[in-house]
Amino acid sequence: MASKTLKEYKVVVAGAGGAGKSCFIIKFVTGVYTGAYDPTIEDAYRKVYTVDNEVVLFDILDTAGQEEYSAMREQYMRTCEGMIIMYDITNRISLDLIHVLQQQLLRVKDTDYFPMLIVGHKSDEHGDRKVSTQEGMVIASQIGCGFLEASAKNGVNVERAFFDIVREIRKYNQKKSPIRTRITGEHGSSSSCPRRSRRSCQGLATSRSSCRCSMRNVRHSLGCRLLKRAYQSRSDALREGC
Ligand SMILES: Nc1nc2c(ncn2[C@@H]2O[C@H](COP(=O)(O)OP(=O)(O)OP(=O)(O)O)[C@@H](O)[C@H]2O)c(=O)[nH]1
Ligand SMILES: [Mg+2]
Repeated sequence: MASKTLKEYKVVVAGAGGAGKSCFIIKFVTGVYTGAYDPTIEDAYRKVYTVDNEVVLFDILDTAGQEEYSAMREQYMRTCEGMIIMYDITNRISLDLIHVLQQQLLRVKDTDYFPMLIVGHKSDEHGDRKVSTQEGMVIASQIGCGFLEASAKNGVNVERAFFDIVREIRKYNQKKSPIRTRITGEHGSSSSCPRRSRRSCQGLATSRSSCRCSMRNVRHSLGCRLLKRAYQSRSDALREGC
């Protein structure tokens, strides 16, 4: 039976201009393939869907592939929970942006892993293919994320891509939650990751000056130091230190 809780997932679709991001999102949200090309600056879409028995609200951001809007990337990367990085299988140049986006996302999130999915788009274009499936798979495995080829035109793997990114986000959140539980249990009051929110640190520190939540900052309150020690007990959470 489907859950009644509506969980929101903030998904960004990024990639080279003309890769088909807008057509892909519109196909998912409306079921219609428009085939139109109107370069995007930024558009947002919302859709309720059931993914693995959970009713979820997709909050999808359609981004600009055009270079002149690249300054907007950092802003949307800060808030997203998962990113679909799209390239066009008929255009090798569209591959160039994959690593740029991936590296920038990790930098913005200050982590070495974040939910991502590589999508080789326009898989219907059999005769005009310039990037093999194998090559796309290798790029995704180098990054350490999932990979799909898809087509908004014939609908192949459109739904699956959005489902897969939600599954990745869930996995990522689940990996983080045991740490959160342990820390909350130890200190009693923290309700969220100390790195993500000043709130949790402020709750433990006597003043903002004694607890500045920054990896570069060495001044920590006792509460913060305890939190940091708890984090350090997991090697994969080292970067999450308060
Ligand atoms: N063959 C094929 N063409 C597609 C597909 N999806 C989109 N296109 C074409 O690709 C072109 C660009 O599509 P858009 O969705 O606007 O591309 P975009 O990635 O949003 O581009 P920007 O907004 O500039 O970043 C359009 O001319 C579409 O007709 C697809 O699944 N198959
Ligand atoms: Mg677009």
